[in-house]
Amino acid sequence: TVNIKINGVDVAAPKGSTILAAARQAHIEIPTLCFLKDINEIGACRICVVEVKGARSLVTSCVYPVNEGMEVWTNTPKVLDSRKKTLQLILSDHDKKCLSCVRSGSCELQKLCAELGVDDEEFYAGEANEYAIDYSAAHMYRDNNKCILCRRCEAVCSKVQVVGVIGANERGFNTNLASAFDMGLAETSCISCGQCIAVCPTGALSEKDHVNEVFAAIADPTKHVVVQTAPSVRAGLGEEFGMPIGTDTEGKMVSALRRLGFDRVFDTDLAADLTIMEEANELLDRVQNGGKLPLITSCSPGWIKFAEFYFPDMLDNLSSCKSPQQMFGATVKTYYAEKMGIDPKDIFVVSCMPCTAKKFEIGRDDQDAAEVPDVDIVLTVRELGRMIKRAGINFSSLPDEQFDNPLGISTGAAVIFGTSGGVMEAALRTAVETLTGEELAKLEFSDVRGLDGIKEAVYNVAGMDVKVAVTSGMSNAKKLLEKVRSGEADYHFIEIMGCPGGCINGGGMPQVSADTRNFTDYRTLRAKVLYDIDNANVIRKSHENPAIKELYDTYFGKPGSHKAHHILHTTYVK
Ligand code: HC1
Repeated sequence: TVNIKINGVDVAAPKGSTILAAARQAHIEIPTLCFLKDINEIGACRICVVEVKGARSLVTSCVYPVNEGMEVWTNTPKVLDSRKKTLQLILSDHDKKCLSCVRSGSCELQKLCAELGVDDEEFYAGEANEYAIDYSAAHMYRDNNKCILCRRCEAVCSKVQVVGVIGANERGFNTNLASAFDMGLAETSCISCGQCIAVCPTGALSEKDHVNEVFAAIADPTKHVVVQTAPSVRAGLGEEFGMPIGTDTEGKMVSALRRLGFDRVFDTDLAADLTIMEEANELLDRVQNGGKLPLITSCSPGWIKFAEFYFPDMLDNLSSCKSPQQMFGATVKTYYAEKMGIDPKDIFVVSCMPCTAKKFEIGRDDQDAAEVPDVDIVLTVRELGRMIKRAGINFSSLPDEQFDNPLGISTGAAVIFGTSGGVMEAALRTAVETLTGEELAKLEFSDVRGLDGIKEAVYNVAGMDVKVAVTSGMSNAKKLLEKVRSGEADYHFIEIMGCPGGCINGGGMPQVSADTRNFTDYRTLRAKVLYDIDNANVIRKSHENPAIKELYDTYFGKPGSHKAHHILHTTYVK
């Protein structure tokens, strides 16, 4: 360790740590704006400046390492004045329409201005840039009038997702973050993952808001409006209402959706079980009949776009299964429509998703089993939060309610889809029991759990070694796929999710501000919600879901049937 003094207090900090991290250890929070641990450590915004004895000027604590005997002050008038000036300079080229901004209340810039006593936002008023808003993409928009050039979006896009479609254009006062040559985002190879939105401190990046369309559909008496909720939504929605990260809000979420006026409140988890039935069948078929291996999961539309753009030679490895979101919509507009005697054209399916790429996915080709779109509108968890607030529903005090039947019945296997490794574990529970004909003694496949970038395991099933791998986040996926492509690694089955950690860290989840994100393992807290729900569920294997059994008995026949193929499977484009 290294012994230093911060604000006169002795601190023993690990060698190599930054002043920012050491201060945190001494219960002192230094504000930051551009800093994102392991992703964007560039010391650019200068909000985190501190005084260091002997240094000629203020230093940026997020990148400045501690040295033996160092003396640091984090709250002198000089420091506080510098931070305030920095904020006022940012505001001099910022549109400041806080009242109507989507991030009002969760904006990191707004919070800092309040904390640091910015009492005159026009202090440096003068020339300002005016940017056109880029609305070209299906899932999001960029409003550079609110961008503060922190570069977090650029860093996450290029380093974590290895997509690199955002960067700085122009220089000096005209510097702006956008796609190359000012192309609309839709023209680039953006995969719609929304990780840029997740890390944006202000309202510069946001999902396209579809809340009004959903209110209108609910109010339309000719429409039967069905809502489905992805596994991860229940693990994040509470954060929109100030509840601690890691709060299970499944019951309150169902209550809120019912009070919003949806005709049926169903669960995407049912379709996750359905996916397992189809995908496990596809895996066994490929293994037994010499099909293309490894089989790779296809539920994450960000990953699918990544595969189409960057690994087109491996598209035959992808499962042909639609994602659970799409399987759900397709099942509602075929099976459920027939059962209820409703014309599929009069059914409106709304998805609540932790994902922005799902907004893109609903418009893909071959996602219209009943010749109308399988899903009509996707809301992110943030939009759902907004909708509940707008409707005046007091979320925190709601009673817990249950999903409607029959498409609200699901298993523990389904809910863990939302965390990296969950699809693999769910598939193994079903595939192993199908192959061996015996009941598993232990349902947990712990090797594929957790946040490691690449997880591998070999399971001996009915005398055969089944090799699996699980990855999430596109930089990890790229590494893994390059090994598969070169023959360095071989597997039977791979789970890939677009966002690092899986859907619980999706681009449509509540934004976690950097001061929390940098020091809290928020992904594990959210994942625990799903694992706890799985543990508590009496049915934990997809093939034991009674609603799934009924679906196959009365409608699809068996997994992989002609009808199942027509309704539940899809194709990809090179
Ligand atoms: Fe996901 Fe999925 S788990 S992709 O992460 O397979 O979005 O939560 O809904 O479709 O079920 C997302 C989550 C989600 C699908 C399922």
